[in-house]
Amino acid sequence: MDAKAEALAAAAAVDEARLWSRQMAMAEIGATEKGGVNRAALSDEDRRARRLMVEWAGDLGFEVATDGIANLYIRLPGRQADAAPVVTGSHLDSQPRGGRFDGAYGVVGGFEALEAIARAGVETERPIDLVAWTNEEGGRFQPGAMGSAVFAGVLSLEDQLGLVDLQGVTLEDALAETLASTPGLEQRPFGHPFAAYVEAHIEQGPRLENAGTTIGAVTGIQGLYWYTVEVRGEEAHAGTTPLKARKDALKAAAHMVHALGGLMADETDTTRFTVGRFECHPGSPATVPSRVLFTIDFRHPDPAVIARIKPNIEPVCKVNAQGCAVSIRPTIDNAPLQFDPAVIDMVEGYAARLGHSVMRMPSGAGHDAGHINHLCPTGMIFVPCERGVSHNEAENATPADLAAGARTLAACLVDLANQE
Ligand code: HGY
Ligand code: MN
Ligand code: MN
Repeated sequence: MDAKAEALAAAAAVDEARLWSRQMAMAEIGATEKGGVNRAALSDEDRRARRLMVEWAGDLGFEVATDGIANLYIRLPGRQADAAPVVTGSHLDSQPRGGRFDGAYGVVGGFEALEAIARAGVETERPIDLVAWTNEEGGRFQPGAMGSAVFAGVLSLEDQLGLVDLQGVTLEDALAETLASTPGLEQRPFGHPFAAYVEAHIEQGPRLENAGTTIGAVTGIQGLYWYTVEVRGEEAHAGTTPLKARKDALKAAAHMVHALGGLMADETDTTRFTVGRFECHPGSPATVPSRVLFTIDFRHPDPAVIARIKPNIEPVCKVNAQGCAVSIRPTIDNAPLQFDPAVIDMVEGYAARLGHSVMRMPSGAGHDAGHINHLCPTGMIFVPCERGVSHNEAENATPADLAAGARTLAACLVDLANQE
């Protein structure tokens, strides 16, 4: 068989029912009453999800490895044992009360691709690795995409260890417990070479469904910026302290958020601006709030717009501080990026050869692929999700679309793993 025929043979071995059944088994871990999942990074549920992957890998005789931030690697060997692998993957952690497919599809669908390649009897030159990146969502420990950022050298592991979740648990402790839950694994260094990386994911928006198209050949990711804003005022008695004598951190923060809304105003509705966390302390009805923490998530595809808005975020907060102290800490600073043209062409080409409708599209959501794009030729495969709903328990996708994505992925992985 030539290389293209091998790629198509591997794709043909993808089993829709097997993929769906594994997807549903994964969705049971942290399942919520409304059909979603709550699987915070480095939680018990995350550990159960990892152990399930390790169990599936063991059933098929695939080697498993990890690294210092508990990224989990599952290997389909190649003829050249020491060659840099072609890698696929995504994340197993979810948003709080998130969906069943965001992240989990890229891991479970990636596993299906590995199994299909093995069952088709296709042996590639390079190994093919599946990776489950740690803490992509950043719902428990900020920032998100942490495992891939540490792998890529964008963040240092040391700087993350002292992070604390809302219950006071440190990342260091949660990470140690997670690493201990899959003992005896080979340890890989951060930044070990990848030959190429392709991540499968649900689209998380409505474009594919609206266009009646099955596969998105993802061209890049819009710019993504996170900040944590801390506003410090002064506790005071709600009944006795005149308004003019107060330093009310909540009122100041509310003014800041309103003013930021003005800064981000956009008639074209391209700018994305979200305040997803807003904490008020001490949180008593009769005490003027002394401390507020809130997050800013700002996204845009155009570097010129980003260059106009970003430098104004801090001044807008400071101007609206109303006598309070304000400090702003950036936690994510990901410029807009383009994926590798050859990988985009390959995704588009195999999707079409496999009989799937396909279109090129950018990603509105952030992904681990964004960090890996700086290390090796990288691309992504999107499949539709119902009504574009994501970061929501109602998130849904069809078995047929998930299988189409896994077929396209299997073909790309084989092709890439046979390249020099
Ligand atoms: O927020 C994001 O874009 C990703 O889904 N974590
Ligand atoms: Mn995701
Ligand atoms: Mn997500």
